Amino acid sequence: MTAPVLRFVLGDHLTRTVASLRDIDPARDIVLMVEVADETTYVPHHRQKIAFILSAMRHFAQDLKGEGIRVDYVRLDDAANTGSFTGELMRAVARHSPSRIVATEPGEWRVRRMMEDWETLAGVPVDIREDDRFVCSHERFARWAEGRKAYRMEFFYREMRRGTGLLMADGEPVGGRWNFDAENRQPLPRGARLPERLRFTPDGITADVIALVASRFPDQFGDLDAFGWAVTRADALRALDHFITDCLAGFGDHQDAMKRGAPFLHHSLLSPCLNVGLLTAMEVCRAAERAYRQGLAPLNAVEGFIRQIIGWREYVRGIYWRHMPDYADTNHLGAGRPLPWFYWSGETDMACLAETIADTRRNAYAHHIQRLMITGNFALLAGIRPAEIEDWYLAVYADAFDWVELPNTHGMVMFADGGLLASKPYAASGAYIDRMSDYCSGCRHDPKIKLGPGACPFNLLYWNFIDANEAVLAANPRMAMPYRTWRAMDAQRKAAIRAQAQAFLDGLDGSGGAPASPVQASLPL
Ligand code: FAD
Ligand code: DLZ
Ligand code: SF4
Repeated sequence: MTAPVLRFVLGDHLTRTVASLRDIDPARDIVLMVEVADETTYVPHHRQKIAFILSAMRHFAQDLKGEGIRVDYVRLDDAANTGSFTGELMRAVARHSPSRIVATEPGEWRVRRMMEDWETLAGVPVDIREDDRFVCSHERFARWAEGRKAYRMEFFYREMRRGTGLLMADGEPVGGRWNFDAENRQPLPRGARLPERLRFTPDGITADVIALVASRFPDQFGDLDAFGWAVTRADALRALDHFITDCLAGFGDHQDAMKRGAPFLHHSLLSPCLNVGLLTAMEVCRAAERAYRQGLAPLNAVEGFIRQIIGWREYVRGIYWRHMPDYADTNHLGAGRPLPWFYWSGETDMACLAETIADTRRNAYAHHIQRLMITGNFALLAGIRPAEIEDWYLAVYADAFDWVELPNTHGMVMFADGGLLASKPYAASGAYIDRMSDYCSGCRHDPKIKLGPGACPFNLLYWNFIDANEAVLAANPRMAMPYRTWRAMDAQRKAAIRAQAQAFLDGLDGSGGAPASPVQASLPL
């Protein structure tokens, strides 16, 4: 009998047409899928994130078996499980004596490094294929990036529009403009009707996985009872259809809005499915484009949505693979404060942060503006050590994989890459949060008070940040306005702002403290 080809499918490769499965011979080959302790613990993942990935993996394996494909599936609680990708691959090599191993490149640098040893350890050829589920190949990104000192998403995005033909007519952008961002920034009007969101009730497989996660990670961050993610291709397509039909039309205007008690608003909630492969970027964008052409959603909504996917999503991935591993080590603003404990406990009297962290714990989800302008903005202004806030984001969201989380946090939020990804830090005071949300009306602080009793901490920290980073940021033309305002302030007021901001920051460290380890970070909440 011919030796099988061993096809190693990782937890984010759950696409039937993924490169490693494309030429599979079901009569000869074996698919290997493994649940391993190392992957469930390299950061203290939200419990819903672990359950989502393991359940999606089990369903995917079941679908492959339904096609008559042989799947060797190792479960987390299998007695002989070595706990690592490499250990499980070597055990499978011993079991099946394959002629070669085929895999798709992983989504994380950490795992890519592991793969480099596999050929030597296994003693058979290992074919690691490019992940062509992305619109922009590594080679294409390199061509675009060549010679540029700093990147700008807008120019990259135009290339992706031209390359895919999405929202293009005769070589020109539909509607005569590339970008409708300025029309995506309205707060939610009082009494606005929000779409009811489709969530999925766990089936038997998901219920088993939830029980496994509950017993293995009893005290870890994250509620399990709110689990509502699609874990099969069929349900992911239902989730896509629901978004296009019920939410897309409202996505454009209120993309940047935030509201108490409304964690999902008009957002698609598709990132977990996209990132593990239950949906592909192009099919999601084509569905949105179809909705526009059929008159079901306005151009600003559809363009805004497509921009997030073929623009931002592809852009951050390109930056990650081109600049790792050095990218993660930069710290342009020299930020060094430990992550406050309230990021895990949610115990803070700042209503915007308490709400965002509570949403995160409940759903393993927060929408982009909560991530960028609430938890992210605070981390930037307070000068949190980049690696600590990065680990937090990598842990707490169901969609978090290093290739997408890291550039968003390190580059977009923390400006730790010195402006490679974004042209200026996304720093904002309480006025922005007050304008874009209803959080402040339920807060003990006041966004209109800039100094003294009741002052919103974001106001104090904003000017403190401007002051503390003057040597690094003042020459940035996009920061000219805040520096003009700061320099025009009288010296006494400046000193008072510095003193009150410092007292606030000292209080943070004293009362909060950072989790010393993932174990401490997973205390019951
Ligand atoms: P929607 O608002 O419906 O947007 C549609 C899709 O566009 C998303 O599903 C996503 O695939 C894509 N998208 C939107 N913005 C971005 C972006 N900035 N970068 C990449 N893709 C984007 N996204 C992740 O998928 N995984 C992460 O680990 C992640 N970490 C983030 C960390 C920080 C600090 C920030 C500011 C953003 C992060 N994002 C991450 C981007 C974005 O917040 C999420 O993609 C989005 O909130 C997912 O929800 P949604 O599917 O409802 O998105
Ligand atoms: C995040 C994650 C978790 C929690 N568990 C597994 C697992 O048991 N098996 C697996 O194949 N992948 C898992 N993943 C995803 C990986 O950590 C990692 O992000 C991807 O393999 C990178 O391609
Ligand atoms: Fe957040 Fe300040 Fe508004 Fe309170 S007043 S919710 S701290 S922005």
